[in-house]
Amino acid sequence: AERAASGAPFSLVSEASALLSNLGVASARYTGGTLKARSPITGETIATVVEVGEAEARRAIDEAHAAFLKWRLVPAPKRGELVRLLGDELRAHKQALGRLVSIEVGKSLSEGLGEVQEMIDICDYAVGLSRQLYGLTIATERSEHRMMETWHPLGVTGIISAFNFPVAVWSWNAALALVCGNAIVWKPSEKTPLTALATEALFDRALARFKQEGGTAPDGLSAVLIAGRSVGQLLVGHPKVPLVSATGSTAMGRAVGPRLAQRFARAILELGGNNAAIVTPTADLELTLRGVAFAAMGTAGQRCTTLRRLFVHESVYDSLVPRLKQAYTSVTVGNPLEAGNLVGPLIDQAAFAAMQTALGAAKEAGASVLGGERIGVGAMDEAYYVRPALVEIAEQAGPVMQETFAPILYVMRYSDFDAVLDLHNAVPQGLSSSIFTNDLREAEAFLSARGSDCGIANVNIGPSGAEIGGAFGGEKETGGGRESGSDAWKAYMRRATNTINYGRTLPLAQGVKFDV
Ligand code: UN1
Repeated sequence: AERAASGAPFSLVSEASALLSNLGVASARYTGGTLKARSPITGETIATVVEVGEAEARRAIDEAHAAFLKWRLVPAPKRGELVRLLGDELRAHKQALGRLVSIEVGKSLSEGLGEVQEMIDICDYAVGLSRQLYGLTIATERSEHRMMETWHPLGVTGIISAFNFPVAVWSWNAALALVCGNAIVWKPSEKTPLTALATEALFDRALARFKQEGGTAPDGLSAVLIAGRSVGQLLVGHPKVPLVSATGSTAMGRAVGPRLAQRFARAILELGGNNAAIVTPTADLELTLRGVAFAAMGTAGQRCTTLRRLFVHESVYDSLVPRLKQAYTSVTVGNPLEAGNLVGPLIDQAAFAAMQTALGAAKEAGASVLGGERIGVGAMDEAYYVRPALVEIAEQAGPVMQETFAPILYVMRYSDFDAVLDLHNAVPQGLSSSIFTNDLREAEAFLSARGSDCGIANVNIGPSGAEIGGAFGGEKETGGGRESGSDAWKAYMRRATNTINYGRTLPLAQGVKFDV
């Protein structure tokens, strides 16, 4: 299991720079800069990235606004063509970008490639959408009148993304914003500047091909701001940015949300999750075991949608939980670039410390903890590999109420279905949720108004790994925003209601008379 532990120290510095150059990033962007790019796989610094200052950021936002004024006039299906070409670039460079995601975030190669696939999928989706973006025609009370709604481009869309899906989250926002006629300004996580630079380079290639084909695209349509928090704040406060889509912690959302509200800008907030699954007496335990294992341990517990709370009915507890413990003991933890390893490292030391704090609090509350210890990998002192932790705990309290961005699964026993629904919803977060059952009544109750209060509710599937076709996001402290599929595009446009009089008289609504 601890295969990586036996490996000799290795370095990813030269591979990272080879991938970056393969992806078209100029080396001047990632050498000699002030921001250290790290790989959690080895813990080493793999590049030093050049950051932008506030003046440059302001200039980029002004340019994006000027670009928006032109881009909004390009017919939407033509805007879609640019996104189609971006999807082409992503297909052609899926291996290189997926590997760079793995190197920079530490997720398994299969998940790194999956992240790029998610980008390709949203591009395809957005291309189709570019021939839709439809409004309604609505019955009017006046004769010889027509009422309709029209969706127009909104303006510069600010994107703030987190380390764990460093490029897919950009693409959900960018692909929709671009077909909707908006310009985009992206502030990626400071922990993942390299994948941001690579994505920017692929976008630039798509843009160059778009122009070669005769497409018109204004300068400054897309900007990437590699910078610290102050530039993020600048984006959030800028009057020329009518929409900011921000992914990250609830604490970040609490800072960003009110500032946007104050200037009446729109927010799409995708914040913390504390996702649960309920395993009922009729559950298919084989399927449940696999569903829980991926959702709780995959990506080393560092997805917003990671399974963090598991409620198991007392009648199946002793059949499921020992097998789950077996999976926790045997899951392969190590270098995520090696195909056999399912769980890679935590992003950094702070994530490890937060995990240990949560486990300490759980132990203090009388929980029994399996796993959670650090695993050495080669001679890499700065890499934080841990065995995922399964925590059997009696009560949903203390650390169970919080999102700890690490692989900790709190397992609790239940006996009454209605009571477990209440417990399920008793946390402050509301992103994703699951029930494992073959009982139609339980499944439907879970999806009903008295069931899960989350933005995503699944049956016989874990809470993570959503497809792009559905709206993605959640309620309560998760922030309420929706990204990706369904009608999420409407948040990136402004709606105008139009009433047209094609007659020769002027009847007023509500029968009002005003004859001058
Ligand atoms: C996130 O963790 O921020 O549903 C996004 C999933 C992925 C996206 C997760 N499609 O797990």
